[in-house]
Amino acid sequence: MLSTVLLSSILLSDTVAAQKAQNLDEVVIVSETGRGRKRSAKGQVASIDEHLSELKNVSLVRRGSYAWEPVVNNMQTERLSTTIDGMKIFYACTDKMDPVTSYVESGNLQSISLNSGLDGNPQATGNIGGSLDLKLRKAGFDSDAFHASASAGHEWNGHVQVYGADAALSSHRTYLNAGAFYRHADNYKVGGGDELHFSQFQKVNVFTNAGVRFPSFGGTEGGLDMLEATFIFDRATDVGYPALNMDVAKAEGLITSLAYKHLFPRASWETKAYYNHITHEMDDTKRPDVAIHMDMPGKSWTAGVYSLLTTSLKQHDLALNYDLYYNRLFADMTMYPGGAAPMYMVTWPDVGTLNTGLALTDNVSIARRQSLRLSAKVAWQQQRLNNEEGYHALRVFFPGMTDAYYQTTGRIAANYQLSTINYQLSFGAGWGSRAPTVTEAYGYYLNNTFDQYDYIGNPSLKNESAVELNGSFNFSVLPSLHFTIDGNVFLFSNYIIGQFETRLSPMTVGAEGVKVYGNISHATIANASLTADWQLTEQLRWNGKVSYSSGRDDDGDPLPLISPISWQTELQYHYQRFQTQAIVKGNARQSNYGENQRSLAEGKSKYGETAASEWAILNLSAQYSFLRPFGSKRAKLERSSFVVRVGVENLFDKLYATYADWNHIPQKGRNIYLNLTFVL
Ligand SMILES: [Cu+2]
Repeated sequence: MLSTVLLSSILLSDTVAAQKAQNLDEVVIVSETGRGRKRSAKGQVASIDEHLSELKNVSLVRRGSYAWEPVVNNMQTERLSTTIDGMKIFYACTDKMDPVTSYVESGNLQSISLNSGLDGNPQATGNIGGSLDLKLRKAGFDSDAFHASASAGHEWNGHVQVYGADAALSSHRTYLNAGAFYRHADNYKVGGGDELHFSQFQKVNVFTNAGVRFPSFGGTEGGLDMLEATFIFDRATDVGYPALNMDVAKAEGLITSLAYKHLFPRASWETKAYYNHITHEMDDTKRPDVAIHMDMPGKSWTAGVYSLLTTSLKQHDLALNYDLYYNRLFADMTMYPGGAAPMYMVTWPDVGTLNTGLALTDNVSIARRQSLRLSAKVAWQQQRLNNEEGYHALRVFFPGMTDAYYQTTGRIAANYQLSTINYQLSFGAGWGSRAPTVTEAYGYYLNNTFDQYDYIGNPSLKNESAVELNGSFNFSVLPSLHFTIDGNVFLFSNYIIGQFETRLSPMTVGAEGVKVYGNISHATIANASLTADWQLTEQLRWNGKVSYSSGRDDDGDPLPLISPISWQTELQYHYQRFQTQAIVKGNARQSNYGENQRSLAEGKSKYGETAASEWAILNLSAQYSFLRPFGSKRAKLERSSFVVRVGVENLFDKLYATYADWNHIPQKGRNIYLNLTFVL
C-alpha cells in the first residue's frame, strides 16, 4: 500500500545529497514504490521486523510474534541508536518488550537505513554497534494531484490479517497524505502443528504528513522554503509474549514533528522540532498459575530539536548537525500477593535526560577513484532522578549516589574507499563511547527471564567505549559473479554487563539471584561475512551469504546472544512482470555460550544462555505485477498497478528455534501467505 510517493525533483536532489553525506551502509526499501535492491518478498505488507531482517548486519531477538528487538553487529538496543527521521525516541518497557521500531508501521516508512558501527547518522548518539534511521514516507511536492493505494494480506498460520490504505494530494505548493494500517494475529502454530499460546497481537496505526512550500520572492514557482509536519499514532493491544511471564495490554505511541527546510543553491538546511510519547502497560491477568499478580506500567516521552545543514563544497560533501533532546522515563510495579497488602516499587525512577550534541561528517573525494569519509560527534548529557522514592530505594545499595549525573560521550570514525572497475576496497577505524542506559544505571530489581536474575542498576558505572576496525573487499571473478568479504572488530573498554551479586537476594519469585550492572575491563565482538552474487542469465540470479561472529568477555568467555555461523542461499528468477525466488537459510548449532568452569562450579551459567540446535528452512515466494509498474513517467492511468505476492515460509514445517529466540520459543511452522497491493 501507500505507494503514492513521487518526490519532486527538488526534494529528490535534496535526499540524494543527504544520502551521499551519510554513506548509508545498507538500506531496505519498505514502501511499494521505492527503488532499491533490498526489499522483503512480502512487499510493503511485511512487518517492520521482517523488513529489518533483510539487512545483512541485523538479527532480531524474538520474545513473541510482535516487536522484535533489532540487533546490529551482534549488539542489542543499549549499543545502538534508533531514530525515526532523525528523531530520538525511547522505549518504555523495563523488559524490552517494545523496541522503538514497534511504534511505527510499514505504511509510515519509505525505507530503513543502517549505518554499521561507530559511523552513525548525524542524530545518533551511543551507537557503538550501529545506527538505524527509519525514513518516513511523505508525499512530497508534485504536480500530480492524487495518489492512493490499498493493500491486504493474509497469512494462514496464525490467521494474520493485514489491511492498509492511504491517499495523497499534492501540488507544487502543498501536499497532504494520510493512511491507516491494521494488523491482527492469533496464536501461531510451530513446526509440527502445536499452537504457541500467547503469540497473538493486534495493532492499529494512523498517520498523516503535510507540507507547504512558500512562494519565492518575485517568482511564481514554489519557493525554497518549506514546512513539513508529521503525525503518527500507533497502538498495539492484546500482545502476547510467549517467551516472557507477562503480556502487554496496551503499547501506545504518539509521534509528532514539525520541520522547516530551506534550500540553498548547493545546500539544504533542515530544522525539526519533535515530541513523542509512549505508554506501555503489561498484563499478566490472562496467564494461568500466576504466583503474584503484578501491574507494571512504563512511560517515556521525548521532546527534541535538531538542525542539519548539508552542503557540497568542491570535493567535500559536508553535514553539520546540532541536536538537543529531553527524555523522561518512568516505570513502576505493584505486586498483589494474595491476602497481603500490595507491594509497590519504582523500577525506573523518573529519569530525566537532557542531551545535546554536535556532529560533523565529511565525504571527501581524494582522487578519481578514492574517497575518504570522516565523521565525529560529541554529546553532553545530564541525568536527574525525579522520583524520590526510587532514588532513596537505590541509595540503600549506593550510599554515595546523588540525584544528578553528567556524562560526555563522543565518537570519531574514518573510512577510506578505493573503487576500480574490478574491485572495491574499503577500510576504516573509529572510537566511540556511550553512557549507561537508564536500566543499567538506575534500574531496580528488573527481572531478566533470559538468565532468571533480578538486575539492579549501578549509578557509578563508567562510560563504555570501543575501538572499531573494519574492512571490506568486493571483487569480480567473472563480469557476472561478485564476491564481498567484510569484517569488523570492536575492542571494548569498560564493557557494561550484569555481574553476580551474592550478598543480595532476589525479589521475583523463582529468580536465581541478583546481578548488578558493572564495567568489565575489556570485551571483544567480531563479525565476518562472505557474500556472493551471480547473475547466471538475464533472468536468473543467485546469491549466497555466510557469516561468522564471536564475542568474548574479559575472562575469555563467550558473551550472550552472539550469532553462531549463519548462512543463506537464494535463487531468483525474473521474467518481465513475474518474479519468483527460493531461499534456504540456517544457523549452525549455538554452542558458544558463557558456561565457564568457575560459574559452573557455583552452579550458575554465566549469562544464562543455553545451546540452540542447528536448523535450516526453505522459503518460496512469487510475485506478479499487473499493469505497468509504478515509477514510469507515463500517464497516470498507466502508473497504476496491482501486485500479487504469494509465498510459503518454512515449507517443510520444521520445528526450530534460533539462538535469538528468547527462552527458545519455537518459530512459526509452515506458513502460506497471500498479499495484494493496489496502487492508483
Ligand atoms: Cu513490558
